[in-house]
Amino acid sequence: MTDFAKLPPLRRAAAVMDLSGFGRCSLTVALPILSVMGVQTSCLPTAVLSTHTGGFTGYTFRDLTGDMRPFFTHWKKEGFAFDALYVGYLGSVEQIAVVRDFIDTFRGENTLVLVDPVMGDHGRLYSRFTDEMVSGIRALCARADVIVPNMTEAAFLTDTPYKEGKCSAADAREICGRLLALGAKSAVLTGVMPRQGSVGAACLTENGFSLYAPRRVPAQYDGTGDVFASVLLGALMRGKKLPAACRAACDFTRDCVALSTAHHVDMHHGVDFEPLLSRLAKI
Ligand code: PXL
Repeated sequence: MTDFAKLPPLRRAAAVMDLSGFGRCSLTVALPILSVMGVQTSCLPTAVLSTHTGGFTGYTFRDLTGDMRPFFTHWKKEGFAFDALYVGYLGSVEQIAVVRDFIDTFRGENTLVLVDPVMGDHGRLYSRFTDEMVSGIRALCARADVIVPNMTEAAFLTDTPYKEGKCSAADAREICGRLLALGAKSAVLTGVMPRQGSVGAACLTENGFSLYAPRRVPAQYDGTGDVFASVLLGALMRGKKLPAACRAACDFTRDCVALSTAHHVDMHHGVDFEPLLSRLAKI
C-alpha cells in the first residue's frame, strides 16, 4: 500500500476569475486542470455568467465585486494560506483594487503570483473592458511573478499597435522586454506565430528568452488562453522551470484544439480538454 505519509503535502492555489456556466473558460477550466495536476484550488469568483461573453448574446452577468473583499477577509481570519495566487477574468474596474489587496494580503515569501491579464483577443478588447480597466490590469501586472498575455493583451498593456499574423522571435523578445518593464518578474507571451503554420509561446525571465512554437492546428477556440495559463501554473507548481512549463502548456493546448477540430466542436464551446486531462497527471 502507498505510504501516504511520504507523499509531499498538497499544494494550494487560489483562483480569482469568473464562473461561466456554459462555454469552457476560467474556473470551469482552471479547476479540473489544477486538480488533476495535484493542486488544491480555492475559488474567489469575480462574476457568475450564464455563458462567457465571446460569441453569445443575452448572457446573464452577476457582478460579485461586493462579495470579494468579505470573501477573502473571511479566508484570512480562518488562517488559510496559498502557494499560488492565480488571477484571471475580472468583472469590474472596482475589482482591480480588491484583487491588488487580495494579493498583498495573501502573498508570502514563496507565493507564486500569476496574473493572466484577460482583456481581449484578435486585436480587440472583450465587451465590458474599457481603457480604465486596461490601466488597472497593467498595474496589477506589476505585482506578478508571471504574466501570461496573448498578443492582443500585450499590445494593450504596452500601448503599442497590435500586429495580426507573423511575429519573429526578435519581435517577440522585444514585446516580452516591454512587458517586463511593467514590473512583472517574468512574461509569457502566447499566440506567437514565428512562421506560417506554427504557433506557441515566448517567455522572458531574468535567465533569458525562449520561444517554443510547434505546428499550428488551424482553428480558433474560446478559452484556450485559460487552458494554457492553468497548465502553465500547474506545471510551475510541480517544480518545472518556466520554459519547460511553457512547452507543456503549448503542447496540451494544441492537442486540445486538435481533438476539438476532430470532434467538430463549436469554437464558442471551448476545447474538449476532458479526454486529455489524465495526461496532465504525469507532467
Ligand atoms: O477566456 C477568457 C474569458 C473568461 N471569462 C469570460 C469571458 C472570456 C472571454 O471572452 O467572456 C466571462
